[in-house]
Amino acid sequence: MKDIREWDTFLIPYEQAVEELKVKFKHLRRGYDDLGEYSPIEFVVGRVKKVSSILSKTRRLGIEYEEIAEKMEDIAGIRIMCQLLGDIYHVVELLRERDGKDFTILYEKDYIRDKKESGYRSYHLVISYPVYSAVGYREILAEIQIRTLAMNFWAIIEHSLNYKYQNQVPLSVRKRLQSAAASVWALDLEMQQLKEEIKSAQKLFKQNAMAVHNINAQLQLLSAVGDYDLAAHFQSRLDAILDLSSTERLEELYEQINSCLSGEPR
Ligand code: 0O2
Ligand code: 0O2
Repeated sequence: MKDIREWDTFLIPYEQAVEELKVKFKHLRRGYDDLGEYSPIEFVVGRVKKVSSILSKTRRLGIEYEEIAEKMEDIAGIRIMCQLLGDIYHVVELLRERDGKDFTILYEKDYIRDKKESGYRSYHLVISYPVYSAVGYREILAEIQIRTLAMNFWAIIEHSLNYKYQNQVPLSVRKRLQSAAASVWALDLEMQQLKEEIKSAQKLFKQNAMAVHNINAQLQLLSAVGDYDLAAHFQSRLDAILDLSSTERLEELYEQINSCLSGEPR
């Protein structure tokens, strides 16, 4: 049996892979934010499976210790949450673009179209990921799960009930979970219908936030060059526009401050 130090060493590349993959997907999201665009990724979490869970899975699946790295696919696990159903397939496309460059996709399981008997829905990809860590070069297996916020809510609750009942969930509870899963699915379909409304509302919010950020930078510049009265004047105009959240008026104000900063007549 591996002792705890052997486990620590064994898990080093997995820990590193989870951190690297989280950074990559979080930055993808940040890129959409920076462009003021709707992001198909809402948030990303990741974990390395606990040694106790690895051991119970080896017993359940009859995996020998020396086969763990080769056969256990979810020691490194990444979960990507999306707002809308369609975003899941967009993220899958983004991952496929990286296939053969950043990592190799070994297989995909679409539990969105083919839900599990429990009611579980998510899109899974198992990848082989190259890691250069303190223990040298390894190609490790990692599982990426992609799901909506609603599917995540259901899966977390269902998982904790399985834990409580030690995977022997009573039939009546299982039935209620299946019915809750059907409601989650109906919600996801309904939200997908509202896709354009949701996307344009969020895009407007991001654009306005960016415009306010740019105007604040200009006001700081005016104060820095000693034009305090002008800065105060534009600040009060900004406060008035903020109540209206009007993109056009924010852009107009930005242009006016720009003219002042570049010394053009107002
Ligand atoms: P931001 O700016 O909030 O998006 P870390 O290594 O610290 O970056 P870690 O340890 O994996 O990340 O943290 P955790 O607790 O697993 O959560 C990871 C990220 O998911 C955090 O964002 C949380 O804010 C975000 N998160 C968790 N649950 C939800 C949720 O229900 N909704 C939303 N929108 N986000 C959630 P960061 O990394 O702090 O960055
Ligand atoms: P964790 O860390 O507790 O999430 P197996 O791994 O043998 O159970 P298989 O076919 O190898 O099954 O893998 P599968 O079913 O494609 O994916 C396994 C992972 O998907 C699980 O990991 C869960 O995270 C998630 N999952 C699959 N089915 C369900 C389900 O009915 N309910 C919930 N809540 N999650 C599910 P683990 O092993 O449970 O690890």
